[in-house]
Amino acid sequence: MADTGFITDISASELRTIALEVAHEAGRLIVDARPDELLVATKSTATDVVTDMDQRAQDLIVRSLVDRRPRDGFLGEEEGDTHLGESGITWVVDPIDGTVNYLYGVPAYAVSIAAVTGDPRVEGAWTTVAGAVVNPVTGEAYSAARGEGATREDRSGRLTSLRASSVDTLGQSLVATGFGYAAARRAWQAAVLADLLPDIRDIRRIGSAALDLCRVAEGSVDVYYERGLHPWDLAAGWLIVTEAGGIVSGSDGEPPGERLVIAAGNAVRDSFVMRLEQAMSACNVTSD
Ligand code: LIP
Repeated sequence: MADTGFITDISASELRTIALEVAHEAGRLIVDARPDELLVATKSTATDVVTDMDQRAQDLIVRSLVDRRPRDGFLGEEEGDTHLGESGITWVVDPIDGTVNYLYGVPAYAVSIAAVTGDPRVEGAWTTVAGAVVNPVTGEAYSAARGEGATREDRSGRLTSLRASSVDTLGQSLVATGFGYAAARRAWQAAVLADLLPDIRDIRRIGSAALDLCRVAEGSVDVYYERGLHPWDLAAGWLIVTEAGGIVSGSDGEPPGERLVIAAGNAVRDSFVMRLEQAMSACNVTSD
């Protein structure tokens, strides 16, 4: 039974099963109950959208988790009662990661649910012990439990153990990234990308950090990096990458967080981090 640190009443694999079950439930809701007219509001900027289905999915996830584990804590992207709970486990949830894709009907969005220990509101003060990322359109369900590896289950039930890529040269690396909702941030991210692009194989912009991290874990991209992520964007994907033999970090050895998240296969990680930091220092960070 995998170690969940000081949590005694449940194993990491049982938490993984709960994360998968609840993510599939919410996935069915956002696909099957999607109204013809989505109600859309904005958050940090005019392009940072939230739909009524983001909130409905989070409310369903909270109900399902409280039913199963009433003493656990909760931190979600949308409106909701953030609390740490008494059990030592906190659920970190993004009900629809890739909301813009969901709005446009691009089949690259996911429900991301992670069970963490520590305080997910404080960078560096928490660790994921189990997590699941479900793309309800493709049916792909990625999951991991600490010390138990990472898998992808597809709609036919086929289970694949995940291994991050073994690419060892920057020039051969397929890199995924993302852009924020604020124009100044995007301008800076574009400048960093323009500096990087001549030295990598190519770029992919998928539109969901949770799915980008799962792609690093399965090796369908070699590297992913992004600035501006929240705990709910990365909590589950982080463990799925590390249990697949990849590395997730911030820059300068910091923990992954708002400033930067880098996920990569072991063999190319160091040369990519060095090249990215060169690009970031070449582009005046203060404009971000
Ligand atoms: C999205 C992230 C994506 C990022 C977007 C946005 P959301 O999360 O998954 O990587 O590029 O700007 O933050 O808003 O769809 O939950």
